[in-house]
Amino acid sequence: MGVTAFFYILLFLWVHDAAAIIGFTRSDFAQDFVFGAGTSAYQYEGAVAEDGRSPSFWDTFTHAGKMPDKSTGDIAADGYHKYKEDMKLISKTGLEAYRFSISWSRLIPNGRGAVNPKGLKYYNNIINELVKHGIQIHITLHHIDLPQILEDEYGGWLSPRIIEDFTAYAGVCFREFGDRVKYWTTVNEPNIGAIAAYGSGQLPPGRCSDPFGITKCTAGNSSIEPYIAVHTTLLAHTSVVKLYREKYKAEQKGVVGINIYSYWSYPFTNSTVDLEASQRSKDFMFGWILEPLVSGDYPEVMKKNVGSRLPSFTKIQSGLIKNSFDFIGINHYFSVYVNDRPIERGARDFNGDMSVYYRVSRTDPPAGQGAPTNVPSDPKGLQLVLEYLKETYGNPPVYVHENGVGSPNDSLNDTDRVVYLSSYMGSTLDAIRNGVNVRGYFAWAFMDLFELLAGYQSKYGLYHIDFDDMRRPRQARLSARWYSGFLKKNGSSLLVSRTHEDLTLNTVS
Ligand code: IFM
Repeated sequence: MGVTAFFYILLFLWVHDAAAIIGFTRSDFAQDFVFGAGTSAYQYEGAVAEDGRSPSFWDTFTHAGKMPDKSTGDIAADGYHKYKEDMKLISKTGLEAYRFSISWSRLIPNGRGAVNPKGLKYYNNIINELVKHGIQIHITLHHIDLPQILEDEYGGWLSPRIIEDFTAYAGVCFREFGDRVKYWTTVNEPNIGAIAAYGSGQLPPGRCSDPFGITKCTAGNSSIEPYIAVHTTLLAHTSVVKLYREKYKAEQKGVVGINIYSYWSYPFTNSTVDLEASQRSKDFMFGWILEPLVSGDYPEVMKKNVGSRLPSFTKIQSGLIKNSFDFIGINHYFSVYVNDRPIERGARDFNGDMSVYYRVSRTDPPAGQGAPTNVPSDPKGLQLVLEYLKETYGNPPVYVHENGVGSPNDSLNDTDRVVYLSSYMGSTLDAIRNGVNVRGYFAWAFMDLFELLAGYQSKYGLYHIDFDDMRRPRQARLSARWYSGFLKKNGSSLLVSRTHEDLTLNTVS
């Protein structure tokens, strides 16, 4: 890397992040803070019809040709067969924690009732490998992975019947794995997930109605179903936390939380209406999930804008949901600008309920009026999200469950990702120094995976996978080597300024 490039990287870090300019090392974070990386079952495992797994709604969605590239997760990263090698790689990389999810339909193919012994063995094997290598285990129970049989039977997350089935499934996981697993997340990204699954139709079960769908949907009601799905999810989450606290916590001593998708919303201008719009967007993004968990009810601004389409909690439900979490996980990738517009029908951003326009940069057109030109990295946005959680929701323990950058670029020399990760880790450190209760940071993703909206066209991995090769070989990217050096050798975050050759000293072969 030339002197000029080095200068620009330093300039970039200086502009974006005060911690990074002086550099930081692993030891600037507390000993019990964990650094890790993650995957999720459908995106990683493949083997969708093997050893008794029944289809999840992802299989139905992808096999109906709903992905833009018509891809499926049939093989994905082949984690079902390569988990042992991968757990070793996690350890060799120096990761301290690994976040993954369980495929409900692999563990309990009928959605309820009998446990599949081969599914049970698979997850026990993974967990045992991680324990052997001293890696802290973080499990998500539902990462967009519902047994199709429950979707067919009662409409999945749209029916309160799921509460009992989800609680029973979680109970099996606690009973079978809870002796070794102490960090449980009930649901991944219920907020954005509900919008994409029931509003725009881009995620399974792919439901939407005109004019809100981005894909073609055969059924759905975009104005109502996202709110029902989140409501049921919150009740199911609460029921699982209650089960854990009453039956397992005393002995297993673990914690249960929920995960939310988060972007930071800047007002587009300093006008009062834009300031209000950016606050409204935060109430819909964070408050939709966190306000019930902290105060027992939805934010007032949601009740006002959504009206009777927003389900309500009974007094008993409200009492149960309040404080039913031990930590909050956030997934964070970028920031947006929002500006106000009057409520109008036909707007695609969240049914018009938030009545805001989104732009990723100041020069982009509003959402729905042309594609954004790029998604600029904004590490400060993560710090602002973390500080907002502290100020607004009583400083709960927080894990940055996902942070990373997707790229169509297959290159092993992913300098951009190193700059991105190090600067976002720096802004996490800044937030901690400002008193935010952050307990861990997970890069997304440990390796290239089947990606939600893009199939195999977008790579997030520290490790590269050649998806044209049936053997799915793993190869360390520069980011894997850099992260490894940062963790194993207490390397500086500024190692990015070194040459590639220097970094190969940390190569994970
Ligand atoms: O790959 C996804 C993950 O499954 C959920 N959060 C966002 C990631 C990147 O799009």
